[in-house]
Amino acid sequence: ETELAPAVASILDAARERGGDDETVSVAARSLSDALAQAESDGRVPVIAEVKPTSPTADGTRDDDPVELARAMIDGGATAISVLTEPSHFGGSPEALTRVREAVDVPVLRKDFVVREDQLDVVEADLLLLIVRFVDDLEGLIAAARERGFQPLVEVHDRTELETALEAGAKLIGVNNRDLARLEVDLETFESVAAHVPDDVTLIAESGIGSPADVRRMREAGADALLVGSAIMDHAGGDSDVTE
Ligand code: IGP
Repeated sequence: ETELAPAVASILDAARERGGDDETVSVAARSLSDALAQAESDGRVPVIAEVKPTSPTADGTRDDDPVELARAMIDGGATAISVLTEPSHFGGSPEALTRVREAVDVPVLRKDFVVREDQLDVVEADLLLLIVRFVDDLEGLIAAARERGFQPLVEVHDRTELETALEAGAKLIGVNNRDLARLEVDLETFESVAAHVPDDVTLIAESGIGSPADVRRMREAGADALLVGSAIMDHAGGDSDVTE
C-alpha cells in the first residue's frame, strides 16, 4: 500500500480526532438518481459542482459566500452540489452545507473524511462521501449512513478498492482521479477502474476535470456524472457553463 501524502496524513489524523454527535440525524434525502435522470432527459451533462474554499493543492483560499456559489453553479447547469465540511485543510464547515442545502433544492453531498459512525450525525445532507481507503468497517458505515437516509457515495482509487466497495454493497461509486500519495491527477485512473464497474452501479468521475474534452473523455469511459471542484471554483463569479 502506497504511503499517504503528508497533507493527507494530517487531514486523516485531524478527522479521527473530530467528534461526532450523540443525536442521530434522520434525512429526507433528495434523490441523486432522479436528478441525474432529469439532467439526461434535459440533454445536460450531469455535473456535481463542488464548493471547496481551499485544498492542499490550491493556491489560496476563496471566501465567496457558499450559498451564492451554489446558486451560480445551479444557474450554470449543475445537477447537484458538493460542499466540503472538512475544516482543517479545505476551509469547509457543516454550517456552510446547512445553509446551501436550505437555499437550493438539488441534492447536496457532504464532502468530508468520515471515519466513524457518530461523525455521520454532524449535519444533514442528501449524499455522504465515504472514502474506502480511510474507513475500517465500510459495510457497517454504509448501513449506518443508509439508516439515517443518506445516499452513500463510496470513493475508490483502484480496482482493489473497487472490489472492496462492491463487496460492501455500494451502489453509488466515485473514482477519484487524484492519488492520495502524490496528490497528482490522472484521468486514466477513472478509465481503468470504470471498465470493471457493473451496470447497476451509478458511477461518478471525480477530480481533475477541467475542460469539455475531459468531460467527453470521462463520459465515454462510462461516467454517469462528473464531480468538478477547482475548475468551477476558479471561474466562480464568471459565467462559465460547466455543462456545455
Ligand atoms: C473535486 P477537482 O480536481 O475538480 O477540484 O476535484 C473533487 O473530486 C475533490 O475535491 C475530491 C475530494 C475528495 C476532496 C475528491 N475526493 C475527498 C476531499 C476529500
